[in-house]
Parts: sequence; structure tokens; C-alpha cells
Amino acid sequence: MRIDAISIFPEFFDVLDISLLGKAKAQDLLDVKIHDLRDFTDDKHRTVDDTPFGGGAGMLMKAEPWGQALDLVMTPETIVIFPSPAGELFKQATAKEFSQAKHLVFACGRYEGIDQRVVDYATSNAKVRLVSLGDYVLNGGEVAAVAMIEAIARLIPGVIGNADSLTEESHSDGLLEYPSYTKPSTWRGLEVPEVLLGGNHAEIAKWRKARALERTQQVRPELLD
Ligand code: 6GU
Repeated sequence: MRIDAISIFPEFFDVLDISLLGKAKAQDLLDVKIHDLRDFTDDKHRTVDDTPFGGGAGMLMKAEPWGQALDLVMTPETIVIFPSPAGELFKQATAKEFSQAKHLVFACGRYEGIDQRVVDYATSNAKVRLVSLGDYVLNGGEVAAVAMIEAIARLIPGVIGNADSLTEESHSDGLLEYPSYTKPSTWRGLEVPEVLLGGNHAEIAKWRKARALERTQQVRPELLD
């Protein structure tokens, strides 16, 4: 998969060189290119923002640097993702869907957002999604994009060595994951549940399903609706 990200803070993406994703990049399962939006300005101050028409607080990102940057990376098959608290919720199903794409572009805005015509322009030339991590506000799209890239990339075949670990985890079956334990079986007076110490796999599966349901009911009941 090819991923381009456009940002005025390319350093936010340095963490993608660490751990599994770094390995995936090294193995060419993942080709990530980060673009500095200021490279697409043509004034001495490399200006990317301006005041909003109609007034209001803060600054908006100007359209033309985005136009130049998108023209460089966007094709009709590209999914252009605008991280935004005003977008659809990013879920495991979204990560799964995006993991099957050939090319993603993350267009990371700062300040109060990007001139709407940039989204409209991208919509005319590619597939576009506005996507939010959740109901809170970040200072820009970079941290959200890094989180989404990690969630997406780990679903690409070969990125995670043990594919079984993808099917057992939280959200893969719509439930939160059951609790897990490792050795020793007694630690500081706390015991591992008895059923896990025997080898009855049917009983273990039943116990895990019950704990997953119980935990989901307690902390995320809306997931059961
Ligand atoms: Cl994707 N962007 C920003 N700026 N804030 C957010 C978000 C995204 N998701 C939740 N809050």
C-alpha cells in the first residue's frame, strides 16, 4: 500500500519508523511519503493560512498550497482522508475498508480547518472521506492520521506476523476483548481464573465469550445494540 500524508508538521510522522510499521516500511509492504505543505507555497514566508471570509476566530488554511500538494499525489483511485472532528467516526470497519485500498492520502489540517473548496476539489478528482477519531478536539489532523495509519497498516496481510492475533482482539467481533493472564499463576496474592489453568478449550472459549460480553455491557453497552 502507498500512503501519502500532507502536513505542516512532517515530524509528527517520524513515529511510523518504529516497531511493526517501521518493519513493514522496510519490507515494502508499506510505502509512506510525508509532504511538507509549506513546500507548495510560493511566497517568502511560506504562508499556509489566512483569515476567514465572514469573520470569526482564528485562521484557516489557504486553498492553493493544498491544491498544489494534492495535484502531486492524487489519482482518481486515491482515497483522500481529511482527519476532522466533523467527520464520520473511524471504526475498526473503517480501518478494514481502508486497508484494502491501494493508495491513501492523509490531508492534515491545522488552525480552524481548511478552505472548504479544497475538500470540494478533492471530491471532484478522487474519493474523499472526512474522518474523526472521536468526540473531542485535537490541535490538528496529524496525531489522528498516525493513529489511523497504525490501525490500517496492521490489517495489511504480512504486517502482523501472527494473523490469529487480529481475530481475537477488541472490536474484531464487535465486542471488547476478554481479560488475559500469563505466568506466574499466583502474583502478589492474585490468582489466575481457574478455568484458564485447565486444558478444557470449550470451557475456556465459553468463559472468554462471557467475560467479553460482560465487559462490553459494563463499559460500552451501545456496542451490543
Ligand atoms: Cl481526525 N482531527 C482533529 N483535529 N480533532 C479530532 C479528530 C481529528 N478526531 C477527534 N478529534
